[in-house]
Amino acid sequence: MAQPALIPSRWEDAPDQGAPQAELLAGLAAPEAVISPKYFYDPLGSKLFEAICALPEYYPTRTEAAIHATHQQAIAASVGQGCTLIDLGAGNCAKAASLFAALQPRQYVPVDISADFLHQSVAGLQERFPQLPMLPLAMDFSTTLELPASVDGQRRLFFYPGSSLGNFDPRQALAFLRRVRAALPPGKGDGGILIGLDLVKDVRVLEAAYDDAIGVTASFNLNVLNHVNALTGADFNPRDWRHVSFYNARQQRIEMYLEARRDLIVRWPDGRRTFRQGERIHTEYSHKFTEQDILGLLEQAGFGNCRMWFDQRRWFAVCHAQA
Ligand code: AVJ
Repeated sequence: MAQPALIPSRWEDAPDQGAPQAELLAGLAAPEAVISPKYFYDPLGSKLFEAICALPEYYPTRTEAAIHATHQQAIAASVGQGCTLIDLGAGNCAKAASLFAALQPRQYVPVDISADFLHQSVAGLQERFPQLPMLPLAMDFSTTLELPASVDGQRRLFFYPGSSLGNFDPRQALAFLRRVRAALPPGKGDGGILIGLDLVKDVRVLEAAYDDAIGVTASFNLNVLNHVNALTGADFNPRDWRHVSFYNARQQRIEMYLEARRDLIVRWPDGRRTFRQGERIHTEYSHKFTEQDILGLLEQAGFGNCRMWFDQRRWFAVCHAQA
């Protein structure tokens, strides 16, 4: 039987971030309709993302895991042991957990927008690591990085794996990295940011990863409509929409949309919108990076001492940088 935790995990109060309805409905009413990718992650969406990570076509998760496994000693030497490990978009917490042995964190702070999924993940993890204090935070970290006072302010390591930074456009990505840096204690001590970023590569490899043969990514994309219905009272029928994704080489990003299969009217309390057949709702960008892009971004955000690790095919990069 698992030992009780020395310091039990606590469910911290996240900052009040207001209702998502207003943001969602503004996006749906816009001339080019948009739903932010953060709304993918309802309980089913979080599970579908886990399924994506197991697909043969979706290389990022297993490639990053292999880099972590191969270079964990070098990563730990660069990062330093005993940090407060703040895991942005923790999901099932598997990536961070694979580094616990090497990093020996003093506190684990998984942050995720998907509250129920996060709490289930942490309950299981706390049984496997009863001695490690865990402080799960259910919040939208894209709008604020204000952390409760119980998160240790010294020797923080922000862990931002999976190329989630690629969901932001380049300007937002820079602003986000600056906010991470501002949440780090000044000076070049231990900690900093440990970030995983997907690299530019053959377009066929990229496009297969976001349009897999058995339709899991299509389901993940379409499920956002179920979540939007639950959050806003809209009456989207996922059957009326199709998954569209492609690589935009000029912008260095995968673009994902939902496309109306026929002329439609979508209604919600106090509003409605017509969509013409073929009209699209933008749901996600997934930017891809070169080594130079990564170094430039981190430097512009004020980070220094960047170290990078790659897989043999150079499909993915793991980077540590200090404040
Ligand atoms: C979790 C944002 C990194 O962009 O690759 C996977 C999400 N979208 N398949 C990505 C995603 C479609 C993923 N991130």
